[in-house]
Amino acid sequence: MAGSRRLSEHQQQHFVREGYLHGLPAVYSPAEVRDLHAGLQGLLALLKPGETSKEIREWHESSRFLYDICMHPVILDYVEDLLGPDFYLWGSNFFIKEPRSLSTVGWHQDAYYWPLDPHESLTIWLAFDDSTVENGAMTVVPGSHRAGLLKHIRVRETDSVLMLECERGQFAEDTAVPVTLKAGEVSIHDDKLVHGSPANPSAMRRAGLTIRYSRTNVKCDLSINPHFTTYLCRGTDTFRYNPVGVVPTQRFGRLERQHVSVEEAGTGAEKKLGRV
Ligand SMILES: O=C(O)CCC(=O)C(=O)O
Repeated sequence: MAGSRRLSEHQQQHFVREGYLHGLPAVYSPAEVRDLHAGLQGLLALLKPGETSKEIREWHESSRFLYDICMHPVILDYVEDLLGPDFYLWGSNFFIKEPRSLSTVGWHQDAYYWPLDPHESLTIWLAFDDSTVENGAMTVVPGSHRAGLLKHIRVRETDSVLMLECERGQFAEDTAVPVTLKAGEVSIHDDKLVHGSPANPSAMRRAGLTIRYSRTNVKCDLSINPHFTTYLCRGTDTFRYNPVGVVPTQRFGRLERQHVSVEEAGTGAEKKLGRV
């Protein structure tokens, strides 16, 4: 496509049609993946007793190690080819499944979780480990993003790390495909794509970092997530809808501010956003 930085026209069209992309050249070499692993250990060392890797959320605001990953020029080229010239970074969190872990990720659309409008965001999923069918790779329902936002229900008795799940019957679960990756590779998914992942019965860890980017015209409802913070990645932000963050200087640092998703904000937030 004219002016595209890294993705072919075919790849961009696949993303628009199917809502996801993988099979891209690795962003990090095997030697660099070893540095990623060491960095992950540096972050895990900051967790307090009783906390899990789920707590490492938006720590790109406090850890230069993560901030630099989120601003990797190759990753930003991919995002620019799909979101256009003006976009910001606002989210990052790990999905780590230890060996023989029962925990799953229930079917959901990211856009349902985020108090953002319009829905013009995407996720980069960076594999820290090989992500295979055996160790619970993410699974996506191709084309499901085109149906718009689907009804989600709150589930309590579940192995899923998420509580809001797409109500069954609204999407073609039987067409789901696994998104397998080698460590150092990324996949990309649209914020309305239905996706989830099964448990990890294998002996191999499956760690991935999700990084969230939005077009600059996307506005956060700060009454739901008052800590929403943006970092302009490319282009200009003529809208200035959202707070702007300070680039972290320490390599590893905790973020003590608690970000709030629609899941955590409760049904009041779902009502306010017109989702129930
Ligand atoms: O890593 C996974 O298994 C799921 C990731 C996910 O749900 C997300 O990117 O929102």
